[in-house]
Amino acid sequence: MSHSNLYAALRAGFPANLDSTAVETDVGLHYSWRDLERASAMLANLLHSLDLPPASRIAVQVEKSVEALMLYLATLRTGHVFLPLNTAYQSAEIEYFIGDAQPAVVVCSGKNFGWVSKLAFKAGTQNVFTLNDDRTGSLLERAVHCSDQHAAVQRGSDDLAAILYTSGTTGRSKGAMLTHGNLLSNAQVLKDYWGWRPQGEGADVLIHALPIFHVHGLFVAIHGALLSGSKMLWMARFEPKQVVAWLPRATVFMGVPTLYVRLLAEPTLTRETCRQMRLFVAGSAPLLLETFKHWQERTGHTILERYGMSETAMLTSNPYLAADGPRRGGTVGLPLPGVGLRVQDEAGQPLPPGEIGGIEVRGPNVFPGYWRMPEKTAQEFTADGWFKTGDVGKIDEHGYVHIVGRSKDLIISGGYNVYPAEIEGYLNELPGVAESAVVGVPHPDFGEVGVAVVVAKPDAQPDADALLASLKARLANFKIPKRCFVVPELPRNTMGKVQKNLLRDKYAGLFAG
Ligand code: MLC
Ligand code: AMP
Repeated sequence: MSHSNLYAALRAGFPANLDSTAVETDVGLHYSWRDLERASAMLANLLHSLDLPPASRIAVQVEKSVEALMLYLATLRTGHVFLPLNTAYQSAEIEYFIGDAQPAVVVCSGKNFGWVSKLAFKAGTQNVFTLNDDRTGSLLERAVHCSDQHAAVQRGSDDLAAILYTSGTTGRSKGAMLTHGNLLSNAQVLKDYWGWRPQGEGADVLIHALPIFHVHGLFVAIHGALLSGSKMLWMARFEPKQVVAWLPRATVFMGVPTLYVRLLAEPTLTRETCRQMRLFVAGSAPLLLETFKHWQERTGHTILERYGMSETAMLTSNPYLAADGPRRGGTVGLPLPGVGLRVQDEAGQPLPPGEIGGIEVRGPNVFPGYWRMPEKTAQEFTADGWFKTGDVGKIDEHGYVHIVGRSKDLIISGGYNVYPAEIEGYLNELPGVAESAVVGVPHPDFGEVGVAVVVAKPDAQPDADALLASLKARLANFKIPKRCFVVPELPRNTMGKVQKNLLRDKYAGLFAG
């Protein structure tokens, strides 16, 4: 049966025994498949009772919880559009997202209700609910009175399911619009390609350790488990000891490279703890070859690295089956079935294998565009309809894709994207700052972190730590550069452009080892 509403498709993957456990949490709660079905129906009925216009945005900034997952499912069921927001975002960031997306509903943590509701009401949002990670809050209080039966609203595959905001190299953050068709096609491809084991005896068990406001934790992990009727072992925050304790009961784990680095620091991670495991997936940032090899030595398992983006969900994957080829460390594998991937030069001409250029993609997983930014969308697609990823790479003689850099000025820190332009914009506004440059340098835990280099105004003597403290009051914590240097001038080329490569080289060893 084909389902255009993503929820209906996921629901079709639930096991026949709805009373079996779907989610077990790190605080010992058990949720059955029936609980997911009924509670998301109640939340869907609550949304329905609000009489919202079709395709309303439901903006959600809450701590990770199974109830937050239910709210996601409820949003899909009603045909509204899920808009998850990183819990680290502060008021200026949230104000922008709410102003831009104009959500009909905002759901936030009780502790943030004061400031979030103020921003939401100012932007014209009429419904603000709270949802806490201990199953309290006005959202659940209201939903408890709603029916637990709900038929998923019909949706076409081109209808919007979610908007994920990604910062921009210049100016405003962009909301990547993802459709039911984008997400479902990608979930189905990954279900087959990674050999998710269907419900019942021998079914997969996924350790879910990632946040649920990004592609990796929300779509790749959750869709995979739901579509195959697999149980999830669910942790609110990544905790390496808890992961190792769960490994003997699990078969699948997904993480950004930082999670693997931190797990390797646990002496209790051994071949024995991983004996049941069938698949370790890494992505969202480059996995160092050193981590890949170290993992192989310690656990006997070869990490499968894959590559994706908010705008496209998953694009490439190292092979799951040995028959399809080896998993090659330092590469992101082969384009997934149905995904077109090419490497072009700056003039838009295709490059032969081995040559480095811009990575462009197309396929049913590629988003239709950025929310209310038709011009930006047009710029990011080629005339013949391929999406320009902003990643720079090559395809080797075996057909494997290598990412060697980025044409977008972007730092990926612990799997979170940080755009230097945004940080520089804030720094340049601070008293005593004439100009600034933020660059990414290697870091043993986060892979890469930001370093700020600041030039003072004449006669001013800004204090580096005080500058960072000022940023901290305004921006999500993971965006704050880990170090700041006040220097007499920034290196520039003859065109006057700041030579960030020289700064990167200069500070490359700052966190070595
Ligand atoms: C936390 N900190 C970070 C950071 N995370 N600094 C830089 N980069 C990060 N990613 C800092 C905080 O600012 C804080 O500093 C200190 O570390 C402790 O904060 P914390 O919240 O307690 O950190 P922790 O729980 O240890 O978080 C680390 C982490 C987390 C690795 C578990 O960052 C994480 O869950 N990352 C995963 C991100 C993710 O899911 N990405 C997928 C994107 S999807 P201070 O100074 O304030 O104390 C995508 C597409 C695709 O990219 O292909 O998948
Ligand atoms: P986001 O916009 O948060 O979805 O981040 C997407 C970006 O993460 C991509 O454009 C890549 O630059 C990067 N990325 C994702 N997976 C990988 C990977 N396996 N290796 C290197 N970079 C990756």
